[in-house]
Amino acid sequence: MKKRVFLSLLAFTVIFASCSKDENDDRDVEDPVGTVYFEERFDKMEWGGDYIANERGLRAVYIQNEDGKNIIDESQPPVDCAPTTDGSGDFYYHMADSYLINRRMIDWDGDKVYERPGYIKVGTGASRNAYLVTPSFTEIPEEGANVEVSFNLARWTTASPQVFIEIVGGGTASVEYVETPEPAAWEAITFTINGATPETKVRFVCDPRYDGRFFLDDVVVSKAE
Ligand SMILES: [Ca+2]
Repeated sequence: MKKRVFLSLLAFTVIFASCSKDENDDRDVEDPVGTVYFEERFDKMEWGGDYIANERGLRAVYIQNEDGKNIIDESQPPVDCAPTTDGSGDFYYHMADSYLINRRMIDWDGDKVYERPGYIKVGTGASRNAYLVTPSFTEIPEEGANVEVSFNLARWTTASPQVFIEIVGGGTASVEYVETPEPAAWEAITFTINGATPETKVRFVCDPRYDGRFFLDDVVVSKAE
Protein backbone atom coordinates (compact mmCIF):
# COMPACT_ATOMS: atom_id res chain seq x y z
CA MET A 1 0.00 0.00 0.00
CA LYS A 2 2.71 2.42 1.04
CA LYS A 3 4.63 1.45 -2.04
CA ARG A 4 1.64 2.20 -4.24
CA VAL A 5 1.25 5.67 -2.75
CA PHE A 6 4.95 6.28 -3.25
CA LEU A 7 4.77 5.16 -6.87
CA SER A 8 1.69 7.35 -7.42
CA LEU A 9 3.53 10.30 -5.96
CA LEU A 10 6.53 9.54 -8.12
CA ALA A 11 4.35 9.26 -11.22
CA PHE A 12 2.63 12.50 -10.36
CA THR A 13 5.97 14.24 -9.90
CA VAL A 14 7.19 12.99 -13.27
CA ILE A 15 4.00 14.03 -15.05
CA PHE A 16 3.95 17.35 -13.25
CA ALA A 17 7.57 18.03 -14.15
CA SER A 18 7.20 17.02 -17.80
CA CYS A 19 3.86 18.73 -18.37
CA SER A 20 3.64 21.71 -16.10
CA LYS A 21 1.31 23.82 -18.23
CA ASP A 22 -1.93 22.54 -16.71
CA GLU A 23 -1.91 19.33 -14.74
CA ASN A 24 -5.69 19.51 -14.27
CA ASP A 25 -6.40 19.10 -17.97
CA ASP A 26 -5.22 15.52 -18.11
CA ARG A 27 -5.26 14.09 -14.66
CA ASP A 28 -3.62 10.73 -15.35
CA VAL A 29 -2.93 9.98 -11.70
CA GLU A 30 -5.68 9.23 -9.25
CA ASP A 31 -6.04 11.37 -6.15
CA PRO A 32 -4.70 9.53 -3.09
CA VAL A 33 -7.21 8.08 -0.63
CA GLY A 34 -8.05 10.76 1.90
CA THR A 35 -7.92 13.66 -0.57
CA VAL A 36 -10.45 16.17 0.74
CA TYR A 37 -13.03 17.23 -1.86
CA PHE A 38 -15.32 19.21 0.43
CA GLU A 39 -15.17 20.54 3.98
CA GLU A 40 -17.52 22.74 6.03
CA ARG A 41 -17.07 23.20 9.76
CA PHE A 42 -19.66 25.98 10.08
CA ASP A 43 -17.17 28.30 11.74
CA LYS A 44 -19.03 31.30 10.29
CA MET A 45 -21.97 30.45 12.55
CA GLU A 46 -22.08 32.72 15.55
CA TRP A 47 -25.59 33.18 16.94
CA GLY A 48 -27.94 31.08 19.02
CA GLY A 49 -27.90 28.97 22.16
CA ASP A 50 -25.60 25.95 22.33
CA TYR A 51 -28.14 23.16 22.79
CA ILE A 52 -25.54 20.39 22.98
CA ALA A 53 -23.38 22.13 25.61
CA ASN A 54 -26.53 23.49 27.32
CA GLU A 55 -25.14 27.03 27.25
CA ARG A 56 -26.94 30.29 26.68
CA GLY A 57 -25.87 32.34 23.66
CA LEU A 58 -26.38 35.57 21.78
CA ARG A 59 -28.74 36.28 18.95
CA ALA A 60 -28.61 39.21 16.55
CA VAL A 61 -31.60 41.51 16.20
CA TYR A 62 -32.90 41.24 12.63
CA ILE A 63 -34.71 43.67 10.38
CA GLN A 64 -36.20 43.04 6.94
CA ASN A 65 -34.56 44.25 3.74
CA GLU A 66 -36.51 45.49 0.71
CA ASP A 67 -37.23 41.86 -0.30
CA GLY A 68 -38.74 41.09 3.10
CA LYS A 69 -35.74 38.95 4.10
CA ASN A 70 -33.90 39.17 7.41
CA ILE A 71 -30.63 41.03 7.76
CA ILE A 72 -28.81 41.98 10.97
CA ASP A 73 -29.91 45.27 12.52
CA GLU A 74 -26.42 46.67 13.09
CA SER A 75 -27.83 49.52 15.21
CA GLN A 76 -28.80 47.11 18.00
CA PRO A 77 -26.62 44.91 20.22
CA PRO A 78 -27.21 41.14 20.12
CA VAL A 79 -29.51 39.79 22.82
CA ASP A 80 -29.08 36.95 25.30
CA CYS A 81 -30.89 33.71 24.41
CA ALA A 82 -31.55 30.28 25.91
CA PRO A 83 -29.71 27.07 24.90
CA THR A 84 -32.89 26.04 23.05
CA THR A 85 -33.06 29.23 20.94
CA ASP A 86 -32.00 29.36 17.28
CA GLY A 87 -29.60 32.09 16.23
CA SER A 88 -31.39 32.96 12.98
CA GLY A 89 -34.63 32.54 11.09
CA ASP A 90 -35.00 29.66 8.61
CA PHE A 91 -32.01 30.18 6.28
CA TYR A 92 -33.86 29.41 3.05
CA TYR A 93 -37.16 31.09 3.91
CA HIS A 94 -36.41 34.07 6.12
CA MET A 95 -32.75 35.03 5.70
CA ALA A 96 -31.33 37.40 3.04
CA ASP A 97 -28.89 36.09 0.42
CA SER A 98 -26.26 38.50 1.78
CA TYR A 99 -26.57 36.77 5.16
CA LEU A 100 -26.25 33.30 3.58
CA ILE A 101 -23.18 34.41 1.61
CA ASN A 102 -21.62 35.64 4.84
CA ARG A 103 -22.42 32.30 6.53
CA ARG A 104 -21.08 30.32 3.50
CA MET A 105 -24.54 28.73 3.19
CA ILE A 106 -25.63 30.25 -0.13
CA ASP A 107 -24.78 27.09 -2.12
CA TRP A 108 -26.53 24.81 0.37
CA ASP A 109 -30.32 24.48 0.38
CA GLY A 110 -33.00 23.16 2.65
CA ASP A 111 -36.11 23.77 4.69
CA LYS A 112 -36.10 24.67 8.42
CA VAL A 113 -32.35 25.23 8.72
CA TYR A 114 -31.09 27.46 11.55
CA GLU A 115 -27.88 28.93 12.91
CA ARG A 116 -26.28 27.70 16.13
CA PRO A 117 -22.85 28.71 17.44
CA GLY A 118 -20.38 26.80 15.25
CA TYR A 119 -22.95 24.40 13.82
CA ILE A 120 -26.49 24.28 12.41
CA LYS A 121 -29.87 22.88 13.37
CA VAL A 122 -32.33 21.27 10.95
CA GLY A 123 -36.03 20.77 11.66
CA THR A 124 -38.56 22.00 14.20
CA GLY A 125 -40.76 20.16 16.67
CA ALA A 126 -43.80 20.47 14.41
CA SER A 127 -42.24 20.09 10.94
CA ARG A 128 -42.25 16.74 9.12
CA ASN A 129 -40.48 17.72 5.88
CA ALA A 130 -37.32 19.51 7.00
CA TYR A 131 -34.09 18.76 5.18
CA LEU A 132 -30.65 20.11 4.29
CA VAL A 133 -28.75 19.69 1.00
CA THR A 134 -25.01 20.22 0.59
CA PRO A 135 -23.55 22.04 -2.40
CA SER A 136 -22.29 19.89 -5.29
CA PHE A 137 -18.92 18.35 -4.48
CA THR A 138 -17.32 19.99 -7.51
CA GLU A 139 -13.76 18.97 -6.59
CA ILE A 140 -14.55 15.29 -7.24
CA PRO A 141 -12.88 14.30 -10.53
CA GLU A 142 -15.04 14.11 -13.68
CA GLU A 143 -14.49 10.36 -13.96
CA GLY A 144 -16.07 9.93 -10.54
CA ALA A 145 -14.77 8.52 -7.25
CA ASN A 146 -15.83 6.60 -4.20
CA VAL A 147 -15.91 9.03 -1.30
CA GLU A 148 -16.28 8.95 2.45
CA VAL A 149 -18.68 11.45 4.03
CA SER A 150 -17.93 12.19 7.67
CA PHE A 151 -19.70 14.57 10.04
CA ASN A 152 -20.79 15.12 13.60
CA LEU A 153 -24.46 14.63 14.30
CA ALA A 154 -26.59 15.28 17.38
CA ARG A 155 -30.31 15.36 18.01
CA TRP A 156 -32.86 17.22 20.06
CA THR A 157 -33.47 15.22 23.24
CA THR A 158 -37.01 14.21 22.32
CA ALA A 159 -36.37 13.79 18.58
CA SER A 160 -35.93 10.75 16.37
CA PRO A 161 -32.48 9.14 16.51
CA GLN A 162 -32.58 8.65 12.74
CA VAL A 163 -31.59 11.05 9.98
CA PHE A 164 -32.21 9.83 6.44
CA ILE A 165 -29.51 10.09 3.78
CA GLU A 166 -30.30 10.69 0.11
CA ILE A 167 -27.82 11.22 -2.72
CA VAL A 168 -28.54 13.67 -5.52
CA GLY A 169 -26.49 14.01 -8.74
CA GLY A 170 -24.87 10.58 -8.92
CA GLY A 171 -23.61 7.87 -6.62
CA THR A 172 -24.98 5.35 -4.14
CA ALA A 173 -24.81 5.80 -0.37
CA SER A 174 -23.76 2.90 1.85
CA VAL A 175 -26.63 3.72 4.25
CA GLU A 176 -30.29 4.76 4.07
CA TYR A 177 -30.12 6.52 7.40
CA VAL A 178 -27.69 7.33 10.20
CA GLU A 179 -28.38 7.24 13.93
CA THR A 180 -27.58 9.26 17.04
CA PRO A 181 -28.43 6.94 19.94
CA GLU A 182 -27.46 9.40 22.70
CA PRO A 183 -29.75 12.46 23.06
CA ALA A 184 -28.11 15.91 22.78
CA ALA A 185 -24.58 14.51 22.33
CA TRP A 186 -22.33 14.65 19.30
CA GLU A 187 -21.82 11.39 17.44
CA ALA A 188 -19.07 11.02 14.79
CA ILE A 189 -20.60 9.40 11.71
CA THR A 190 -19.21 8.21 8.40
CA PHE A 191 -20.70 6.57 5.35
CA THR A 192 -19.50 6.12 1.80
CA ILE A 193 -20.83 7.08 -1.60
CA ASN A 194 -19.86 4.80 -4.46
CA GLY A 195 -19.58 6.48 -7.84
CA ALA A 196 -19.80 10.08 -6.65
CA THR A 197 -19.42 12.77 -9.33
CA PRO A 198 -18.73 16.54 -9.36
CA GLU A 199 -22.54 16.98 -9.33
CA THR A 200 -23.10 14.82 -6.25
CA LYS A 201 -24.83 16.35 -3.22
CA VAL A 202 -26.00 14.81 0.06
CA ARG A 203 -29.52 15.42 1.38
CA PHE A 204 -29.86 15.09 5.17
CA VAL A 205 -33.57 14.47 5.75
CA CYS A 206 -35.39 14.74 9.09
CA ASP A 207 -37.40 11.71 10.14
CA PRO A 208 -40.79 12.40 8.48
CA ARG A 209 -42.71 10.28 11.00
CA TYR A 210 -42.24 12.54 14.03
CA ASP A 211 -39.98 15.21 15.54
CA GLY A 212 -36.78 14.92 13.49
CA ARG A 213 -34.72 17.84 14.80
CA PHE A 214 -30.97 17.32 14.41
CA PHE A 215 -27.73 19.27 14.61
CA LEU A 216 -24.86 19.01 12.13
CA ASP A 217 -21.19 19.96 12.22
CA ASP A 218 -17.85 19.18 10.53
CA VAL A 219 -18.95 17.83 7.17
CA VAL A 220 -15.95 16.42 5.27
CA VAL A 221 -16.00 14.55 1.97
CA SER A 222 -12.80 12.71 1.05
CA LYS A 223 -11.65 10.08 -1.39
CA ALA A 224 -12.27 6.49 -0.28
CA GLU A 225 -10.85 3.21 -1.64
CA1 LIG B 1 -18.23 23.72 13.87
